[in-house]
Amino acid sequence: MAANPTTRVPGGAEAARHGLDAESLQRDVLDNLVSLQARYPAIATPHDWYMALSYSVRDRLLLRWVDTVQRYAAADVRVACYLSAEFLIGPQLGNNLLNLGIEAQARAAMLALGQDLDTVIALEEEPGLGNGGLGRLAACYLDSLATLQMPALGYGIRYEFGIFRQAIRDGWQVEETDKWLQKGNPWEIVRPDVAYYVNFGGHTQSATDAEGRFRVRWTAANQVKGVACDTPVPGYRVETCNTLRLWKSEAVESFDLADFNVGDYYGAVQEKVISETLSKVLYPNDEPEMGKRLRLAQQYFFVSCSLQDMLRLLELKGEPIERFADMFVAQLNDTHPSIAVAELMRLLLDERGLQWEQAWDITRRTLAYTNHTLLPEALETWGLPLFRSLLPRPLEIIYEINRRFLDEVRQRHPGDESRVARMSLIDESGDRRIRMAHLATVGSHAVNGVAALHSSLLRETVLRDFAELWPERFHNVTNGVTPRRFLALCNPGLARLLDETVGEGWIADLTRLRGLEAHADDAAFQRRWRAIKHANKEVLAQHIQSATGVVVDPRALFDIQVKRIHEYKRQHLNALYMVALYQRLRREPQLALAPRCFVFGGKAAPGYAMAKLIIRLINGIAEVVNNDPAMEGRLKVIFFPNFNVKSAHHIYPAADLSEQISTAGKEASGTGNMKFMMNGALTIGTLDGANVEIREEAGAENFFLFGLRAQDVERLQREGYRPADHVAAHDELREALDLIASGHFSRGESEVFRPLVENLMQWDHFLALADYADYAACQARVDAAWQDPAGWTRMSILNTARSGKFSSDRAIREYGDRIWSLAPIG
Ligand code: B1N
Repeated sequence: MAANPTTRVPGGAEAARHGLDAESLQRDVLDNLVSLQARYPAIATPHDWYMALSYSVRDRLLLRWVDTVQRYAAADVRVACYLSAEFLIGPQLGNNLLNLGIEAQARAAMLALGQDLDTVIALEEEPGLGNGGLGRLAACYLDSLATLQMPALGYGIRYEFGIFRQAIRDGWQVEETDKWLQKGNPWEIVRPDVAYYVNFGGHTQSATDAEGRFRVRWTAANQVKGVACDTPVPGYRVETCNTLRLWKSEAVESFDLADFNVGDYYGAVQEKVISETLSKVLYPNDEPEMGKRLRLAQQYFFVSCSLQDMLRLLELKGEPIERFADMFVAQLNDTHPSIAVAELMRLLLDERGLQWEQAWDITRRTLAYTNHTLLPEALETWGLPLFRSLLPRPLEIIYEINRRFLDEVRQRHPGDESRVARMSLIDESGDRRIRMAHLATVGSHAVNGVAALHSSLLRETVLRDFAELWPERFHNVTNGVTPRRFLALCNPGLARLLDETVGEGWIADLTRLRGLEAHADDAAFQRRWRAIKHANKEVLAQHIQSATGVVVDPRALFDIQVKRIHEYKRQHLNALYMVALYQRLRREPQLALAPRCFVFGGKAAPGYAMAKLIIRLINGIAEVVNNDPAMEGRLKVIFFPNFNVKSAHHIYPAADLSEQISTAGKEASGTGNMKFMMNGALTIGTLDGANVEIREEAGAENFFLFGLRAQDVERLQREGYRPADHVAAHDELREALDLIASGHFSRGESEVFRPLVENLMQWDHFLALADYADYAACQARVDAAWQDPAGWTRMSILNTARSGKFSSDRAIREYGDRIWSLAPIG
């Protein structure tokens, strides 16, 4: 990055060369087809056309990109660095066309070349570099940062294999490797010259340096090189194009060579294999953390590369180290990058020779931490032996941070040793473990939860002692999603109606959707609204048919639950209700129930047996229901395989009902709930995560609420919950469980679902049975509401109209104002 502001890239001539008109696009696509794909039109494959168009679009981003980098390098502004182990960015071509405002031109250009733009866009392999909500949130935030023209960088890992591909065989989930890079990635620029070394293993020695200062030397057993791979992140219709910088691991040549010289050729190759394994694969969440050495190595690897890069950028700006925190703020996306606390200290102490107090002041002012979960099993801890063997020097620094921190606690609360043990960075209760959430909290100037309820619970439970010590550091920033991808791009039919009704400004200011309220009861407007929803449902029906072979009727109520499969999200509560409906309809074929199509989608962690069994159950129910002639026109059940960003584009716009039914207090926020709302789905949900705020915004009368509240859940579990009581009290529930246990949905094999049924009857950790009766009653209200199309459509319109709060633009403004002290530079 050049720091000299006088050498800015010229606009005129370059811009003309890469014109945004259809003709120049067409010319470039043809050029690129030949020069980059080595093909001519007559023999070009659809994928060749995809590559040629994508390169042409990338060319049109480069000017803005280079210019943005130059602006940041020259300006005296703080840069927000978003550190995240996951960036689930989704397919790029359609989004980049939208943000550049050249979709129509690209369509015309491709048409002139005999190609259909939508077909070409559909060919893109999406980068699945995330598990779900957390990784997608990071991607939405990058979109908003660029759109709001805020100086920002995303830092993460360039996984060679993203989240596994889910196939369904005999009703079971089967995992396949995600080879997303196989055909090349036209969006990425690899920068071999932007590379850093990262140490692993070995030992430390302390000595006094020439100036008499105490210094520690870390002699590593192994070094890995991180190489920057950059992806452009253009804002919506603005000049700003930010950078997502992902690190790819490579072997360090000198290490190989040393071994080679002593004759250990195969040892050297082995070393290389290990270094190159670091950025190979994304870990699925909800897996036991035990012994995941490679996962800890990944975290340290990308954090160290990112912090070293920030230090280099500071130098390029010509700023002294003392100004680091004025020039950079680093947001830690959950605890996955929380080793940054120790690593920034190490870089400042060992590499830059700063004193502890000054290094600590810089570290704390630089870092901020977002918590995304309260589930005890999801809070990261690392066993000391593993940590010590991989990161001996960072561990010493953590000990010293802890010593100083606990002194402070003891001073504030003399004699309160149980508080000291609770707050310590090291959990000494069993085998000793480092508590990463405590490390992140102690090392940050701000800590936030991701929805109002979650932030309160965070202050009251997991981080209670810390909130008591430093109340001013705790914040809430309710999550948001980008209206570009999740409304404008994925729902073009609705987008056109919104443009016409409230003006195009809604895409960059979602609160303008309030202007729809005036039309909520207008019969003609309602007809158009329903026609758009119907067309979206036809599109999804087509995708369902080609993915599963099942034909669904777009006139049915599309009742959709898409998200990771987890017991706390309670897909099985939804499944129990489907079985009950099936029973009712079998008994009473004339029952006046609205035809429903239940759609599920989501992956289960490969090692999470119960989640995989829930998938098997849904597919078992689907098989029986969809093949029962008596259910024709009444009930359909679909498990949509391999739910990802791409299929999400078709799913959210087609939903009538959004299932947000987690046990209250367990879902930190949810973001799918917001995507459904924007696209005019009504929510059936508990008072959990951001559902609380969705209901507040939509109005209680436009939201189907059921279930225990967070405090009821807590009390019930404290006082002793007996699931069997609920089964005994509810005939329909008992019959549903019996039918599942009988083998009816597992081809007569009664053993298959036994673990699921027994788990529910004995433990039911997430209170599905306790909430069943209220859920079923609420579903009856949904049914009644659906029978009144005008009433339903009014609620649908009002949900979209009032979804403005859930734009990621609002969320990013809040981070900018409250946590980063960072403003847009136009
Ligand atoms: O983060 C989302 C929230 O909307 C969801 O409620 C929350 O469940 C999700 C370990 C996670 N929390 N924790 C994770 C992801 C990957 C991993 O390896 C944990 N994901 C969430 C955005 O705030």
